[in-house]
Amino acid sequence: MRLSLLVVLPLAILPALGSGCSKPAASSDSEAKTYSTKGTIKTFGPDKKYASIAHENIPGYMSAMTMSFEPQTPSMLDGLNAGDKVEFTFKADGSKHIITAIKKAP
Ligand SMILES: [Cu+2]
Repeated sequence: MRLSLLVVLPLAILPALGSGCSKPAASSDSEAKTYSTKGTIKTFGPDKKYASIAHENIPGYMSAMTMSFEPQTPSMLDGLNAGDKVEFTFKADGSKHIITAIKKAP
């Protein structure tokens, strides 16, 4: 009994030691890229926390699609309605897309 415990214990400790690797640092704002594009507002999230916008092809980033964008400040979406055509600039930071400027397209 005593002997088997001595054998098992070191094996149980080894995996714990291996998990001590450090996490990569969180991505900083300097890595965020900014793009400008046009699109059509499809829907808004609750309290206009985000807007679902069908955007045009964005050269070097992504092809045309409908996706969610978060306004940098909620009031940026005031006066905009579903169906509006818009021109906007957004910051792509990892999986987040933050609208930094938006206006109705002429
Ligand atoms: Cu997209």
